Amino acid sequence: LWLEIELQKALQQNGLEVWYQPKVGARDFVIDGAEALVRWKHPVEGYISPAQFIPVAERSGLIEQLGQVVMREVFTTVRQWKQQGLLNGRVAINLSPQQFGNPNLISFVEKLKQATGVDPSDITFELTESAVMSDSDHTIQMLNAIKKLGFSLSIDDFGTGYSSLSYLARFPLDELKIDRAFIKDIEAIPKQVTLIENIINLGKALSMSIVAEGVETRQQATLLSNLNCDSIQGFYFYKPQPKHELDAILLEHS
Ligand code: G
Ligand code: G
Ligand code: MN
Ligand code: NA
Repeated sequence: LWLEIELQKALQQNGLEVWYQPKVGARDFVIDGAEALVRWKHPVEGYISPAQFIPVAERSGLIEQLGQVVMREVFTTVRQWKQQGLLNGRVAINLSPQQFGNPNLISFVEKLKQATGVDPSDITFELTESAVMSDSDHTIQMLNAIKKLGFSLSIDDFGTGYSSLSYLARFPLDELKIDRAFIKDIEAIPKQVTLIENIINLGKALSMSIVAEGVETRQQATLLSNLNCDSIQGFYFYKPQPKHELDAILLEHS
């Protein structure tokens, strides 16, 4: 409850930050987009991990407000980077199942798109398997509505959630992010390479772009490049960092 009350305060006092983790093309290792990740610096405790406060936000309903803060910040930043000619690729925003489950999301995003003037083709929404798992009319309607507005859709943490793959064929997904659990043991477990290779082929057969997450070594990056993965994200290339750091990185690489 302490965390919930503090998070509520942080939301009222503009205490949340949005950081960005660039990803790179798997062939040339050149930046081809970024993922937006919320950060909370508590005045006394310092940075508190999203792994800790996102579940609290989800349970308490604060995720709604948190999500709106993040989307407003990202849309504004993306518009700015685009105007400055700094952005190559898309910026991804994580959506919790609770956010995705609320039909108001569509009108919020549409209004924000108009207010900020962002080009929706510069934004991807990342959903987890648990958000799209319920293969319901609601899911398909929400996904189609987001696509109709011009945004892209990505399936995050792929392979860790539910065993059903049927949604991959039915839903209009543009990108598949291989969970970092698969990447971690890539060198130690030979069968892991076979698994990743086939996930990549599956995604590509369904016209999805493939991102590998959690890449921490050059060996992993090279292997994924050889497996024809499209993009690579991970600490080996970039850590999540504040917007002003990204401004500098993008400027340096433009
Ligand atoms: O930033 P970090 O890698 O510690 O993120 C931990 C978890 O928090 C990840 O599962 C990530 O998807 C989630 N997360 C980070 N930022 C956001 C956000 O803005 N909204 C939502 N819903 N989840 C986020
Ligand atoms: O669930 P999601 O994929 O949105 O979570 C993103 C989280 O992964 C962020 O908290 C980010 O800090 C973390 N992350 C990004 N790259 C790496 C990496 O190379 N290794 C590890 N261990 N975590 C990473
Ligand atoms: Mn993500
Ligand atoms: Na992920």
